[in-house]
Amino acid sequence: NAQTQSILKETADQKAKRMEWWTDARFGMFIHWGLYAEAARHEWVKQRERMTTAQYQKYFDHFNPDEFDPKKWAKEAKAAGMKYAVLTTKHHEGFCLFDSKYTDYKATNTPAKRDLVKEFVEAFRAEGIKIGFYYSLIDWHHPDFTIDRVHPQRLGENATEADYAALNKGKDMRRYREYLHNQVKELLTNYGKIDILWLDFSYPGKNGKGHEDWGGVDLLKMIRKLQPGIIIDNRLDLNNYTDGYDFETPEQVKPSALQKYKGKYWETCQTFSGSWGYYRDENTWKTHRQLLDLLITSVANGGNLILNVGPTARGEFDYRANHALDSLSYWMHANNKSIYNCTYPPDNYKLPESADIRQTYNPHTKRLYLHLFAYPADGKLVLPGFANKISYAQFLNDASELLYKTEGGNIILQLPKQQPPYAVPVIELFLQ
Ligand code: FHN
Repeated sequence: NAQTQSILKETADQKAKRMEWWTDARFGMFIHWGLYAEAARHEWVKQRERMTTAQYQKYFDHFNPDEFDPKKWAKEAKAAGMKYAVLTTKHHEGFCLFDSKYTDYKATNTPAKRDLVKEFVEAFRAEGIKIGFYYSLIDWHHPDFTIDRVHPQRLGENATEADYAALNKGKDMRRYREYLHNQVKELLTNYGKIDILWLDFSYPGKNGKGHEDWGGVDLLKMIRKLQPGIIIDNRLDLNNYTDGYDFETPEQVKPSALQKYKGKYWETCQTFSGSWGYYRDENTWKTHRQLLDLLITSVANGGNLILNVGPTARGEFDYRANHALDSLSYWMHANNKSIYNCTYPPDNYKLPESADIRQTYNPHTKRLYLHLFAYPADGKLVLPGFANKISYAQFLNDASELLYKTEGGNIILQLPKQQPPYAVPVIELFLQ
């Protein structure tokens, strides 16, 4: 899997420059929206419940998002401090939110009667938010897309090779490949500058699909040509190209699993409640603190967080998503300087590993940020080995001074008894 070939022929510095806005941004919004919002029980509902395309048709017929107003979405994303947004232009179900020439299975033919992607692009761009398109490589609607054994939900655990052969009879992946290329071309041609392409996903190997099924090399060449500045995720299965992808995508992992990505370009994608599409009855919503942990720990390991919202079938963020976003806005308004343009600190400013503090660092301003996941009861915070390393200390949220003294090689910060009104307060240290 040695990376031997390249399309852009760029140096590491040139790549860093192309990626700069994205690494500085650190925080984005994922939006999973499609017909599955109506079922409101997971975006994989068609597979999970083994629905036929005919059975799934009711969602197409009833798709009528009367409250769809992407300007509202964009305002919420912006308020929460998200700098880019990635929308599912087509998810695995195959339904297109955009007006594609190559299918009838699209929003313009439903009661919605609109190109929802176009409106999304215009609204988010108007708020200064960078635009990303998610496009599913998998397609459970296209008549030529063969169904694989690795998704056993489709036919059940006990299905035989013969059952799959019967199901896939007459399908021709070459025609699907052409469709896929045509649609990616439409998306990268008809909507102006697109900043991110999020292709999802490959499952190479026996009974799976990989870059050969997608025509990955030609697809990549076309993408790079149509949108030379674009940033692409790593799910096209093109590992032998240096620019076969731009960033890694650890999905739904715990904050503690992020450390191993340090030094790479990466973005963890995470849901609020477990599923990506709107799931009415899901009761596993992450707390505000867990969301902050994901955001801060991502930056503390040099990566991005893209947090997903699954709008309802009426086209709105539901109340739990709104609540979570509001809490993030509140925190970000006061503390975003420890997120944007930040990364992990140089080794000589690293505190001993602790569950209570997460550090980020802005290499441009040379400021160090301590995120307090536990607040010291006596107000004393010891920074071992920090003598002569700092020149000033304050809370980030209100720029109120924090007094400190030097003892031995250590700095001892004196914090007020009362914790600032943030789930995770941040200390800003000016380095000498
Ligand atoms: O199967 C999908 C899933 O529905 C969702 O879109 C996530 C987002 O990263 N990706 C897939 C699984 O990797």
